[in-house]
Amino acid sequence: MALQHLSPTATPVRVVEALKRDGAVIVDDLASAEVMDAVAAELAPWLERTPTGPDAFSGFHTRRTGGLVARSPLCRDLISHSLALGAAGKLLEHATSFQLHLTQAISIGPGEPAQPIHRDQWAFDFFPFPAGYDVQCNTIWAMTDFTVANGATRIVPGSHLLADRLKFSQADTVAAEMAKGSVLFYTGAVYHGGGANQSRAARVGLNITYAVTWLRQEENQYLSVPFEIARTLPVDFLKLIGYRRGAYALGYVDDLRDPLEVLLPRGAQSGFGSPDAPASTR
Ligand SMILES: O=C(O)CCC(=O)C(=O)O
Ligand SMILES: [Fe+2]
Repeated sequence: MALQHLSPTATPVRVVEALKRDGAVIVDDLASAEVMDAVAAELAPWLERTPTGPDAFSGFHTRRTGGLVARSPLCRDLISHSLALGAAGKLLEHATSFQLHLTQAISIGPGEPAQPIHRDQWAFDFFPFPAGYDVQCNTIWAMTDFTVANGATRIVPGSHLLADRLKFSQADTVAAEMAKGSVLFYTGAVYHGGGANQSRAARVGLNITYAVTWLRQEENQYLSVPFEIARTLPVDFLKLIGYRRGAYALGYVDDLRDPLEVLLPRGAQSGFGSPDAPASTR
């Protein structure tokens, strides 16, 4: 079974329909090749100095470069893309709000074998979330073309509704082949993994993921984004990266202060009586 492809004009509702059915879907050409090249140029100095992974899961020939909110202003536009936020908000609508979970440019180098097939939500200490109860909505933006040969992400379609801790082989998967600028959307529950890179060039994808605000973020945004940079970002974006309370009280500061009030002392609201979820992150 191949993955469904949607056009760049697809609505969040269409994306989420496909996610609920298959666990993954590709939106073709959501960004132009020129935009992806500009992002690549911004990230190049950071990718160059990133070491390859320490184990088979991270990949001995794979570089994972994070901290993209701070390092790449262009990545902020992708992180807050309306289709990504719309789809995450819809998929996770049973929660009070969602937030950015991690940002990672994944450069799979030539010779890298396939990554073990896994669920991203295993990051939550393997908690067995009920089938159909989504806590995570993920994207991988193709910064190069994704092909079978260069390690396109491998997906087990429909596996988001199966039992936990299953083992799959490559034969159970299909390749998320897509052109540069296209985006793979997938849930935290779908079984998948990076593909083997048998080509001569790196396969680069931008993994930007979102999760409900009552779970701990995989990438610590408070320490990844220096305060001097955080203070220059729009309030809605700050809420998206975690400067807000999750649900009613999670993450408050000292006397019930909102995290935003601490970061931006003037003008922010305080107290538990001020529900603050902006439409864009609900
Ligand atoms: O790079 C990819 O295609 C997928 C990587 C992945 O699934 C992961 O690191 O969790
Ligand atoms: Fe993964």
